Amino acid sequence: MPTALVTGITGQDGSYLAELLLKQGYTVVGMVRRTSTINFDRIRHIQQEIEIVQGDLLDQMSLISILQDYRPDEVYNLAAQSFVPTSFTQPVLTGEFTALGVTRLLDAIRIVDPSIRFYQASSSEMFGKVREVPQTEDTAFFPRSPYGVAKVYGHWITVNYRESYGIYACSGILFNHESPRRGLEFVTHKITNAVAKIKLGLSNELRLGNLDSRRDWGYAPDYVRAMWLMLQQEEPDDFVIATGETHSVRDFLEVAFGHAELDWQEFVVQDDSLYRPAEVDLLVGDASKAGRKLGWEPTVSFAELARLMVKDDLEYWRQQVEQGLASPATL
Ligand code: NDP
Ligand code: GDR
Repeated sequence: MPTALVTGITGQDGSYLAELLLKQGYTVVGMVRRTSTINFDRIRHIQQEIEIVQGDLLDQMSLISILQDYRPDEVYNLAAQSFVPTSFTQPVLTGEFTALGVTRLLDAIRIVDPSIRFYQASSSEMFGKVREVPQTEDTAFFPRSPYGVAKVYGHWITVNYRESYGIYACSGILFNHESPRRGLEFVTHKITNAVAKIKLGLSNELRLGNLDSRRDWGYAPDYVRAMWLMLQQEEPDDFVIATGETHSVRDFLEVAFGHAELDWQEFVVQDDSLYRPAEVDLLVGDASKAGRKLGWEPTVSFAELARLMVKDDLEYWRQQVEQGLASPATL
């Protein structure tokens, strides 16, 4: 049975990818960084089936040791400082994790076993101030945040190690993908969580920044399938993964509040402090290459994505109320 190492296994994508790999019969090794409090909420249900190992993208020796100890066939590098606003306030740290971390891992592979297959979690944020619409694998990059800049570095170092050392290394240029496991600070989950709380009388306001920006939003479990497919081909390559549809934050509000029969305009407050120093206004991807070569297609629509996230948040907050852990009185 093949062995896969997943960095960032405690994150949204890491948890879905681990589930998929277990179903495929892999031995799954998840790399986690040391924390004072354990942060396994997203992987608790599979914790007994995976091996957890401590390591950090900031620490080269930890990466080398993990590869030597577990000898993976595939490495999925999902770990990163992934929140765009934090990249403006912690640009150096973002560069260390999200950019140089990729080199540390690739170099560890080169030293320990260059036959290991490598997936890099690249991002549509690399397109930033977009040079063409829709964006493809050939669209020029123009990142608009320290995060986007770091991801461009990660992308090119992946291509470089493929070309220099013949490593089977792929860069997946994934557009935004969401789920009930999405971090609460990202706009979709921030909205659906607020919808649920407002519906149950636990909140009456949602503060947001720019409502005009447009994103190509898909469903995370579909996107981790594309990661795995990329590492099963004859030749390594780079792929855009997207739905091909773009919607504004305002559209997401409309649909998410609509699912709970609420009017978003009664609750949303625009907050200037949540605007970014530089914004990415419009993203929409063309995933036809992935369709052709990987047989990949998205399965969940925009409206369905919003619906399933609202439903999950309503269930969560209903339980909190039933257990006496939240009440309208705390509003
Ligand atoms: P999350 O923010 O949910 O997860 C990030 C993971 O990285 C967490 O497990 C985190 O660990 C880990 N991590 C952060 N820093 C380090 C470090 N120094 N060493 C080891 N682990 C670290 O991200 P997603 O799951 O949403 O995204 C996965 C990857 O895909 C990221 O690289 C992201 O930038 C990229 N991406 C995501 C897209 C999306 O729409 N979700 C789109 C395109 C790219 P901890 O739990 O300890 O914080
Ligand atoms: P993004 O996702 O920056 O695209 O990066 P996010 O959900 O944070 O923002 C999307 C858009 O919504 C606007 N926005 C707000 N965003 C947040 N987080 N909070 C708000 O209150 C708010 N109000 C408006 C933003 O300005 C932006 O235009 C995500 C991350 O997962 C990256 O790691 C990944 O690489 C990209 O998606 C593809």
